[in-house]
Amino acid sequence: MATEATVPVLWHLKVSHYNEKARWALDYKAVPHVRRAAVPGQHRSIAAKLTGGRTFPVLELNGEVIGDSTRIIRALEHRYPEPPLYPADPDERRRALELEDYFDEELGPASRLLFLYHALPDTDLMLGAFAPDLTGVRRLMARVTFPRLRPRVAAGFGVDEESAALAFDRLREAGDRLRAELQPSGYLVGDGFTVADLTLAALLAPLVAPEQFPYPQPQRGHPRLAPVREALEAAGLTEWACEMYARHRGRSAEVDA
Ligand SMILES: N[C@@H](CCC(=O)N[C@@H](CS)C(=O)NCC(=O)O)C(=O)O
Repeated sequence: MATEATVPVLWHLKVSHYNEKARWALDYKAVPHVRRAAVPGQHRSIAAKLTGGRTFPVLELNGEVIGDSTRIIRALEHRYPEPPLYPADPDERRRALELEDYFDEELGPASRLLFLYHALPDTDLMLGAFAPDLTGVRRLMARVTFPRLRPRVAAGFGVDEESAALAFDRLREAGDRLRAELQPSGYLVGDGFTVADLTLAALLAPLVAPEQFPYPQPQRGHPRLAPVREALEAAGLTEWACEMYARHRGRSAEVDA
């Protein structure tokens, strides 16, 4: 188990799949760490103060402040090499990193868009997924105000029928890529679980909603997501992603602040 003079701090969004990449890497490597969750939207100003950027996750590690899930995993791999997420073989390592980049760029935005396209019309589904800690009066207030926020979220993420159709295409392509790259081992690169598998499974998590995802996913089995579940099945992604979660999304290494 890793030990650390200063406990790493992960600034994250519970709902988010890029944030899930960083959480999964920390948990996989059993790195004790503190998590600080923000409400989506409010996280941008925190990110700006921490990194000058606008996105979460952000990891504070040994006095360094790292924004971007890919850079976070790279830093963790360097600081906590065991168990590895990067293959030892240089060619395999290059392929794993290429796949991480491909899924980050092509699938990540598409799966977020598909989630929003289907969930946005349902206030309770949106609040349950994006603000799971909101209860009582604050939750009631959010239910009242969310309908006014809805068009701004849709516009901000470019959610419409055309973008949803393109995102379905990206999902199919991710399935094609999985089939093309899948090794006899059942993993994307070489004989074992790597950053490529972690990335694809984490970026599918908002749509697949695997049991082991560490936070509430009210979309699991929700009728509004039925078209997405059909597309995932048709693309051959559901079973593989659930298998990666079942095998490798183990115990949380989060510690109290
Ligand atoms: N490439 C970044 C993407 C992170 C990302 O897009 N995070 C979203 C949450 S899922 C975010 O913070 N978005 C805020 C914004 O774009 O303003 C990574 O891998 O960390």
